[in-house]
Amino acid sequence: MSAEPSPALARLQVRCNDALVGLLGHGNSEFAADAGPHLVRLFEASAYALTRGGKRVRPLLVYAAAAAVDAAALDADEGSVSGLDYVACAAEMVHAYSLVHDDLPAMDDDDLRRGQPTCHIAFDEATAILVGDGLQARALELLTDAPDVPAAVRLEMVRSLSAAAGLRGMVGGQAIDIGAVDQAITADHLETMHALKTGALIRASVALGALAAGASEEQQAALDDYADAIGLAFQVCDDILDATSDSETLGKRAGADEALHKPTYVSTLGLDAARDKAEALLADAQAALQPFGGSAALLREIADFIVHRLR
Ligand code: GRG
Repeated sequence: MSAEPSPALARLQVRCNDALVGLLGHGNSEFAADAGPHLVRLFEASAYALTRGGKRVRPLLVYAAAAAVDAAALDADEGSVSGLDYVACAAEMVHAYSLVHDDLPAMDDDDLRRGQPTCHIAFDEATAILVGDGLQARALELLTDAPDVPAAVRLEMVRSLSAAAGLRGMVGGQAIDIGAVDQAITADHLETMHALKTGALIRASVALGALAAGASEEQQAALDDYADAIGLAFQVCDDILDATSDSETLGKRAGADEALHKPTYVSTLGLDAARDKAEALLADAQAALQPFGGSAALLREIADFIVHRLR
């Protein structure tokens, strides 16, 4: 049981962080400089939202799913950015966009994220909206450009990520979430909402890694089962942390769900039953990995980290 990422996961977090800086392109953007201070500021705000803090759970899932399918998938030339890095960064960019928009006054109206002022506080609302829009578009661009990935696989990855992000995925789940404020909600309805809002992108991250590594249909099906279990476990644990931790530890406003009258696993099931549910989902996730043997070690570590993390 681990509250911190293992050394192998920590190395992948660093690898992703390095790739994000390069692939956002803000560091050496002659284009932005030529276009004047407003575009420079938009790049700065995008880098602010993307690179400061965050656990990088979704990119870790991309890397780990690829490694489960192909042991050589994580090999990369020193200092170079691989196709898998492009894919991992695409998943993080969609996630970062969702956080920036979720924090806006029209949504959850939060002023703290990843231990820093939210993007619309550090910059302004219009900039935060544009940052989200730009990150989502850049994510899809990265998938189409991923080096050394066959064109048919890149197309399938674009379909997978855009479906997960869109109306039948994360955005749809967010709409249900907004509508659920102050409403009594059944456990089934809660599960549907989270399967879309949080689960779809987690599931897509696993699928992207598997696709990039050339997974068979059987492998993809087993990885889907794993992703379903950890996606839900992630949300159950997020609800537990929101109810039991403090803002400094979380780097975001603790107790926000209760303050916003949002239904959660803690309010619906109670704290003990929510904890039991997280452990049961962890067991389901580990069971789904059985066909992969030792090659799924990273995926096992991520599942353990998701359920036992402290933030
Ligand atoms: C605005 C289109 C749109 C969607 C927003 C994902 C989402 C939908 C909102 C985020 C709000 C939230 C707190 C959801 C609970 C689960 C979640 C995604 C938590 C944040 O993810 P972490 O813990 O964050 O992976 P870090 O900062 O570590 O990357």
